[in-house]
Formats: sequence, structure tokens, C-alpha cells
Amino acid sequence: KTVSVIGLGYIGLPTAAAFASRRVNVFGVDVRPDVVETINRGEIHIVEPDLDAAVHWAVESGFLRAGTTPEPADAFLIAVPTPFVGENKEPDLSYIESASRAIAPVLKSGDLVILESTSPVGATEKMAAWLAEERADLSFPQHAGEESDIRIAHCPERVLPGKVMRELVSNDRIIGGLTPRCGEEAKALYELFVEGECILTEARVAEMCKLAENSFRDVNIAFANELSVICDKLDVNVWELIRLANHHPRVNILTPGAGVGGHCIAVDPWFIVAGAPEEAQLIRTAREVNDAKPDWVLERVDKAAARYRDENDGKNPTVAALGIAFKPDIDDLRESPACAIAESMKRRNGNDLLVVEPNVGSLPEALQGAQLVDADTAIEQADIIALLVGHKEFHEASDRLAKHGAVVDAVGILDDSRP
Ligand code: SAJ
Repeated sequence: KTVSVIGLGYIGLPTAAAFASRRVNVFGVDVRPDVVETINRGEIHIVEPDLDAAVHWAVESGFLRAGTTPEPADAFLIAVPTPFVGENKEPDLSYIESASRAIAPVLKSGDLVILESTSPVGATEKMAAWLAEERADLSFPQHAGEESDIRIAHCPERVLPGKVMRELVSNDRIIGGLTPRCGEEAKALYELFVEGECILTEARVAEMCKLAENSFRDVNIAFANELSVICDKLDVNVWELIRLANHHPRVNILTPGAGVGGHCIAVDPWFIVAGAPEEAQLIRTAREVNDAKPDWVLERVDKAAARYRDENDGKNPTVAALGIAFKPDIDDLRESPACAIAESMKRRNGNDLLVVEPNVGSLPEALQGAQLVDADTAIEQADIIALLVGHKEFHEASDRLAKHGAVVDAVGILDDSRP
């Protein structure tokens, strides 16, 4: 059996490496020649623990090759981005469409095509229609049912960035076939490396399942974020409150923060909203609550800066942003609310910005001019500190931070130093 993975990003590449680790021949396809070259050298272009070793082994041993144009294979996995576009945040399926049209010429009877990209309900059927449009000589499940030449299924990824290599193998997978046989064949393929349970359903249920999982988390984070804003107004310590409320056996409030980042949780709920705009009230509001959180944090930093100027004859404070990653203990700055807050702090305070990010070696383009320093230097030199990400290094420094006196704490680190 040979497997072809289309899209060698955060999901496609680890998946390709996982198949290769089971000695399956994998051909990876990406539109970016630089990505393809990097992988063919046995190196990687993204950051994810243990992925480098897995890809290195896969390429060295000959089980993984990459290219920019599809080649024939027995199974194709499409793992390309599905962003949203426009005012109404409609899902953009153009990457799935071009991937489908690109593999269509090399399809042969008996092949399996799986959509892995997180997709709005109905996307797998659309993919099948694009394939059928390109290949009138082959039959597809939407017309031929179980007798089709090509099998089609949706199998959304569910791995947590930072734990991808482990979760890829251990997580349960939901597999939605366009027909039961499509599902069975996809299941047999995933079982080559998945140790979790592979559960069969219909494609539309699988699509909605992935969206519901990420919306569940988004709504719960929004609850925590809204609580933090309410508690601030009512002068209640939200961190103590959550700790106490979570002693209830059926309550598990998540952690408020600087906002919701990453490529998934801040995007996927919009696919539900786009599909049912009238009905998706709570899901839409949760998105809005989470999207508003960075501005709320920024406002508090601005207030602290104004207070400093009042008390220091109009002198501008040196401000420090502690944490710019999109969540604790990773180096991923993509779609990071903390990074966006730091950028605004820099715009407001010129270059007098100190940034502490223990997980990166240099600052991104947008923060050039600011200084990357360690936590101790920031505590010593900054007049105002914004705690934006709950990295372990900051929790370890909570006593020193608590003594600083002008800290805006978006993530509850000062609470560690409470008696
Ligand atoms: N966050 C909070 N408070 C919390 C938890 C998270 O503010 O209590 C913030 C984080 O700081 C981050 C954002 O939410 O900015 C998202 O982080 P996350 O760890 O909740 O999720 P992701 O985006 O890294 O990965 C999610 C996972 N989905 C779920 O947990 C339901 C993962 O399993 C999915 O595979 C992934 O989305 C995806 O690719 O869809």
C-alpha cells in the first residue's frame, strides 16, 4: 500500500511521518517547493516536539518522499488549510478544491480519498463532487454507492499542538464515510498507526463532530474570560473564585487568559455560525467574547501606563510583555493574542518594550525594535509588566513578580504567590 498526503503542514507532515514509521510508503505533496526540499533533506519547517526525529528517520529509511505534483497512490489524505474569509467569516474551501483537482488525474479504481482538514458540514460531499467533475471515467460513492470505483471519507484530526506525535497515535478517531464501506476502508488505513479507537459514522456527523469539539472548548473558555471581566468589575479575585467553584463535583471552569489563539479554536466555531447563522447564537457570542479579551487586557495596560505618567511628571513607562506565544509552554506565535497585545504595546510605547518569551530565540518581524530579555531583567527594568501567557517560567517567578507592584496579570500568575 502507498499513501499520499496532500499538504505537509502541522497535520499533514506528522501524519505522513506516522504512516512511514509503520513502514508504509508515503509520498507527501506540498505546493511550496521550499517545504518539499526541506523534507527531502530529512528536515522540517515547523516546530513540534519529536517531529524532526520522526521525519528524519522516515526520509533516511526511504519510506517518506515529498514532491510538488501528485503521484499515483492507493490512498490520498488531504490535509490543507481551511481558513475563513470575508465579513461573514465564511469557510474558504479553495485549498481543498485545488488539492482535489490536483489528485484527480492520478486516481485509479480502488483508491481511497480522505479529507482530514477541519471542514464545514457538507465539505466531504463537495470534495467528492470536484473529483467526479474531473474524472467522468471513474464512479464515485455519491452516484454509485457501495459499488463506486473510489472510496471517500472524512477523518478530522484532533491533535493538540505541542503533543501531536503522541496524540496522533493515542487519540480516538472519528471516521465518516460517504458510505459504510468507505468508512471501513478508511478505518483499516488509520489502524495502521492509530492505537486509539477508530469509530465509524457518516461524513456529515464527522464534520460536525470536529466543529462541535472545538466550539465546546471555545464556549467554555469564553465563560472563563467573561467571568474574569465580571469579577474585575465586582472586585472579586477570579482565580480564587474558579479554584473554589471547581471543588464542586460537576463544575470545571477553564482558565481565563489574554484571548483565544491558534489556528483552530478561533476559526472552527465560525464554520458552525456560517452554516446556521440564526441558530448559532451562543457559539457566535462566545467567539465575540474571546475576540474582545485582548483589547480588555490592553486597556488595563493603558490605564497602568496613564497612572505611571501621572505619577512621574508625564514620563513614559518602560513596559514589558511576558509571553507572546499563543498558549503556555510552546513556541508557536501563530494567531497569538499575546503577540497582538505586545504589538499594540509597542505601537503605544515606541521601542520601550521589553519582551520575555522563554520559548523563542528571536522576536517576530512585527516586534522588531523591542528587546527580548529574560524574566529577571524585565522585572528589574520594566515600570509596567503585562503577564500574557502562563508559561511555567513565569509561574516559577511569581514571588518576584508579586513584589513588582505594577503588574497586569491576564493569566493568574500572581495568584500563585497568595498565602
Ligand atoms: N485557552 C485559554 N484557557 C483555557 C484553555 C485554552 O485561554 O483554559 C486558550 C489558549 O491559551 C489558546 C487557545 O485557548 O490561545 C487554544 O488553546 P487549546 O490548548 O485549547 O487548543 P489548540 O488550539 O492548541 O488545539 C485545539 C484542540 N481542541 C480541543 O481541545 C477541543 C485540539 O485537540 C485540536 O486538534 C486542535 O484545536 C485543532 O487542530 O482543531
